[in-house]
Amino acid sequence: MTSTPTAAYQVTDRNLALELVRVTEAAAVAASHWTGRGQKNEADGAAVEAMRLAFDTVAIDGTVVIGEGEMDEAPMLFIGEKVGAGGPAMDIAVDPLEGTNLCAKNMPNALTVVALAEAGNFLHAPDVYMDKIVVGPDLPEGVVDLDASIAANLRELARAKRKDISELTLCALERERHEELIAKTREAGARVMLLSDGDVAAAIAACLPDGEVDIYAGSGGAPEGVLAAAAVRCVRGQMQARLLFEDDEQLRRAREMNPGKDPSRKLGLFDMAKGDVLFSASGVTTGPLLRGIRRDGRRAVTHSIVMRSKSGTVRFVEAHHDFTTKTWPAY
Ligand code: VTB
Repeated sequence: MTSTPTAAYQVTDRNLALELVRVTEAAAVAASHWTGRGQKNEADGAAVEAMRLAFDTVAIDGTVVIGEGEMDEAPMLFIGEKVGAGGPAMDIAVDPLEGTNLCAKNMPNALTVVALAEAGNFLHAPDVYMDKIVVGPDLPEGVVDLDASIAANLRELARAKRKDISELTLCALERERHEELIAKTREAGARVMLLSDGDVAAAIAACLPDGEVDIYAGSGGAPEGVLAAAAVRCVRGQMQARLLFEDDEQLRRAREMNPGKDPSRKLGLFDMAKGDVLFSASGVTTGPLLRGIRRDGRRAVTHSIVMRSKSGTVRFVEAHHDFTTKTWPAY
């Protein structure tokens, strides 16, 4: 008996993690050209194009399952698009610029985000809202529940963390639809941290040791939910979610994408991202998770987080890029 095949497999895996970070770095540098310029579509377009090109060098046979939209509405990185230079069949989830407004307004926490899993392992989520709840690692399984009241969830979380409810912080997007969630959280005695955008970063923040956020809750994009699930798997947090439908067409699309499944079922972490997943995000603007891009005419410095669920390794990668020797088309 030899152990050679296992060794070969691990080498391939490691290379993919590093290849993936190059994809989010390229998108972040491209988007950063538009930081603070008030043009979110241009910023998003630059990130999409750079990310799409960067995928050409990644040794996978990739299919976009979470992307920029349906084939007829997105020119690149649309759902079903094939990307990669050839290799193992992988599912790809992307948000080339998570927080286009944050980038356009030069506000904290704009990120470029990619997750990768073996084919068939990501939920095929249509672009609808998703109700989400996230807490960090080292807590009893099921300590919070999407279907429980927020008061009950905060009570259980406080007990598990050996804290008083007044010491807990719940993070949510600042939206009218969250008025009740916010009011009930404050009524229960906890603090609320409100975000204008960017709930992938918020979900990760809820999982960071000694972070300012104890729980992320509320509804945001379903595609962002799948990306968050990939990240939460890597950092050993807990997450539950449910797709929310505004009309029959959204429901029909969700059924078509996931035949035989109840589209309104409560989703656990493994319903959204199962198997061995890789996650990479690079900062465009500085936030609690990552520093944003620093650049001048010749150079850019990127900060990224790259994680893998199988090993639980979390890497923070600082990279110094020299534009004069890069093959990137545009920065
Ligand atoms: C959500 C959230 C994202 O945009 O999709 C939000 O998941 C849009 O929500 O992280 P609204 O329709 O309520 O504005 C982000 O905040 C950024 O893309």
